Amino acid sequence: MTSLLDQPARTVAADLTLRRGAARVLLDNWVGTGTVPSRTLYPHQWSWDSAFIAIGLRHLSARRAQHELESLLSAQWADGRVPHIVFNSSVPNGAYFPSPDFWQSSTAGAGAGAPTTLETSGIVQPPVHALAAWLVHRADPDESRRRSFLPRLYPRLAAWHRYLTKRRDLGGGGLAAIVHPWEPGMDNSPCWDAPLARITPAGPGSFRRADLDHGHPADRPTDLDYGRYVQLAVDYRDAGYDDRTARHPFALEDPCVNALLIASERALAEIAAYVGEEATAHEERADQLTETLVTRLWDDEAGMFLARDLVSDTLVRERSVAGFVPLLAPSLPEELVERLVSTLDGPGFQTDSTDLVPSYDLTGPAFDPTRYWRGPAWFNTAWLVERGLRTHGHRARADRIRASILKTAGASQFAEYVDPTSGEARGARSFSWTAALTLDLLSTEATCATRDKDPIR
Ligand code: 9WN
Repeated sequence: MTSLLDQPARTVAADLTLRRGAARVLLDNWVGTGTVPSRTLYPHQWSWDSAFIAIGLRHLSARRAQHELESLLSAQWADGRVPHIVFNSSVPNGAYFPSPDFWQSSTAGAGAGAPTTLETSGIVQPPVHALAAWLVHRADPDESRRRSFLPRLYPRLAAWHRYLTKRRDLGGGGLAAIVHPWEPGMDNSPCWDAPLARITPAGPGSFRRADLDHGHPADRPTDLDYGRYVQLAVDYRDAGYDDRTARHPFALEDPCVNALLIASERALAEIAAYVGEEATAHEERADQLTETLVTRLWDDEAGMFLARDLVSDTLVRERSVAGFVPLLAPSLPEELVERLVSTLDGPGFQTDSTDLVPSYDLTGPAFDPTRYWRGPAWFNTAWLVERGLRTHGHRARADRIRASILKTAGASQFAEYVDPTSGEARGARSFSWTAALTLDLLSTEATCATRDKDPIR
């Protein structure tokens, strides 16, 4: 079988073709106010997708990138949460499950401040938005100033972070918790297996999956997973999506979510200073979150960060790509940075087929090369690890990931993910964040060397 790594070396002409291909995907997936992750599998607007998409779109049109974030944030709830899906009312209910009639946000979420004029899900995704907003602003500061982009976004982004740091500090230890496997964006990661096993699944006849109309069953979560996802969401909905009163039988602190919160708090400090608001509190929060992340989620034996299960108050002993994302924290102790790099270069995360990072430990008991977040390598997490490595001056290591992203993206038709053992494309094609982040790497070559110690440049 031919691996994607067997493609010819990059040339200026190849880069141009890649850039055009990536731009084409983003143009095709734009629906007027925002971008769908995939025309087939995901026909609405997703939260962390939109942030990654805006980071790429800024190189095509800063205004469109601003619209991407603005439309997402216009669906923010009064309690500060940014919903993980904003539904497009012109898409039929059966096109995606769970659909608006399942979440019932405008009615069930009324007490938590859900919008009344549009429908959303009731859960959240990782906070990449302030980072994206700052990068979008920097791409065209004049256009940003003309449209008062940051003054309009700052209060929303600040409220979003307050929701995560206050309402979602379920463990009381100072980190944001996730309450559903869809929230970290790594839905069926083996990290959730043990905590999820406690949840009684909804009956198979009580819902109909739409993902299998487009995705291969071997690439997707199982029916049993879906039964549990549904039950957790139904219980949260029936509690009015109110974190103060909802019982959260699934609650974890995830290293990727919290690392993105750190990077975004740092971006928020820049945004605050730009709009004339107090910036120090954001900087201090970023440093405090970094210290807490180390105290609560670092595991010496694993050589990386792990998720903490708040129900049992123990670390989940499964190693996933989420554990490398804290490289984005500039004040991470040097010794931990070196440990993370050596774990990344170890047998758990190194393959001959690709330098994209497998989503789960290749030597772990649950490793599956094709099933979604149980092994396949994803482009967004590779982009995050690339940025994290560069933050700490590991340029050569970052360059390898970067080259692999560029080589694989076009050859895979901008796939959703790849099998890390063969480099073969899996999941949806023409996937928006794959195209967007490819475009970003192609466009920021010149500034790569200057990003050291600063993930938000
Ligand atoms: C559920 C849209 C989203 C991504 C997630 C990815 C997948 C949804 C699904 O697609 O999740 O939110 O239906 O499987 O896991 O990271 O944001 O691209």
